Amino acid sequence: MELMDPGVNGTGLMLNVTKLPKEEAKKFQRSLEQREYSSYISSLIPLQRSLPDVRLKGCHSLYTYLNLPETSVIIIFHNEHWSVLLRTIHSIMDNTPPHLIKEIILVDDASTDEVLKEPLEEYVSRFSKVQLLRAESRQGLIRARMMGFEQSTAPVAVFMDAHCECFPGWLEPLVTRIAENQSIITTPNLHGVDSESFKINEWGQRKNLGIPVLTFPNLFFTWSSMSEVERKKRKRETDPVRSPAMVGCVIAVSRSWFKKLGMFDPGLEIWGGENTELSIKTWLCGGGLEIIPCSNVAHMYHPHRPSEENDIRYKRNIARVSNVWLDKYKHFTDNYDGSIADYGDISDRIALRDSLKCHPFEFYLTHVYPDQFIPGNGIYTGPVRNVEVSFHCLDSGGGKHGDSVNILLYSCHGQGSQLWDLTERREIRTGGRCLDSEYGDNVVMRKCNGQRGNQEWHVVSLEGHVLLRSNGYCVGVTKNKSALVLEKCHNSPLQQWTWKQNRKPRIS
Ligand SMILES: [Mn+2]
Repeated sequence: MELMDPGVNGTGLMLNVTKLPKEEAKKFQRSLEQREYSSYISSLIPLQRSLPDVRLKGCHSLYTYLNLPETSVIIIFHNEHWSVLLRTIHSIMDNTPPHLIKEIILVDDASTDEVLKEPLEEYVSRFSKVQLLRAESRQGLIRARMMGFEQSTAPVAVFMDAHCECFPGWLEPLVTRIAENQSIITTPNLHGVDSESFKINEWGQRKNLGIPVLTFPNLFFTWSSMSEVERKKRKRETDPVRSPAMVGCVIAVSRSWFKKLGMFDPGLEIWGGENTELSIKTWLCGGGLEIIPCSNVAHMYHPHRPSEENDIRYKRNIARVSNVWLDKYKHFTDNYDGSIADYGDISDRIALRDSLKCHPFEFYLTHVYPDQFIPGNGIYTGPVRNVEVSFHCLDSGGGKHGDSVNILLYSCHGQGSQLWDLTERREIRTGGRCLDSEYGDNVVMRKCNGQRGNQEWHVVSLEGHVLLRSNGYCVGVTKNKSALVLEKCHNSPLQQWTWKQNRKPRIS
């Protein structure tokens, strides 16, 4: 029965490819290779489909007031699959009160797919609010978004990727917050569209809503947990969440604030860095960025094929962003010195920053997201050397066992696997992993969970040396001086380490 209505109510379609006729299996494979998602499956799912109403309990009554400013939705596509693009548009039309949408502006960033030419014009002509712009040559997402923005006229703009699906009531919460404070940029609670089955994965982020945060050295975003301060400040699960960074696939912003911020940096190429730039500057220049939990949109995350060309472009973009906004912290990002790619002239961006009298980046670290982790700039940082066996250091290059990695006692070389940081959350961290005291006398690391507990360490200062203590246990070297052990603290030099203190904690 399910096969009769694939996709309805956010369900997906799982095909057993081995059971498909040979020709069809080929088409399926080809579709995956072409698009990084299965357009073959997407074609079998209706362009118009219902999604479940996943709104939190209080949302309906919070956002009944519909006297809101109008919105222009701006969607860029470059050879997006027909069905994916049109499903995005239908989902906007079907889940938004008509009087709130002024226009949907589609910008074709020089697609070559024939179906996106006349056939698309023909199809969208049924929507009086849809406008189709064509870029003559490839602009890249960033400049194409600005092309769409220049064409738009509503007081609020929503930039949306061409592979999204909106849930009922998605727009009102985003715009309500902007109507209250026009220098707040809002983003929805994001869910996922599976790139192979097109099933909607509801991420049900409620009290523990994940937030996007900046990563160093590449200034991309990663998901992290809300800071404790933020968790305590929020009274209801429907309250907006201050967000240090954004994913970038759905962004709502007032026209005047976006203009005042100088829009996106037009010197950024193709893709990447623009979300980081916008996040940092809205925070530093007197505005903010929030996730609005009552607004729900699903976005298809699909793997981007890495290419050397894109990698260099991305590094060029973040070099621009770090040199304009990061002050002395730019030294912790990639390519800040332009050694990988010349990042061009940034003088007008710096002039903009000056004219808006934006805060220094330090403000971001103290007021916006004190938990921000910057490798190489921890409270303590660098190699951790044993006092008794002074030619040996903590080294993260041990073997993997399930979800944990063994830590070794190894000759000090001071390179990657021996560079440790003590974070604001009192994690002892290298790479994406944290020292964890859960495993009896084994000294191991696990994925950082941001929950303190077994990953919270006290670096106890002791006459120029330190103890590494968690839950009453200390990291030490065994009596035969050959291995690491986690044991009751006893203050012998075998448990003492030298580790350089770098700065004062931002959070006490
Ligand atoms: Mn996307």
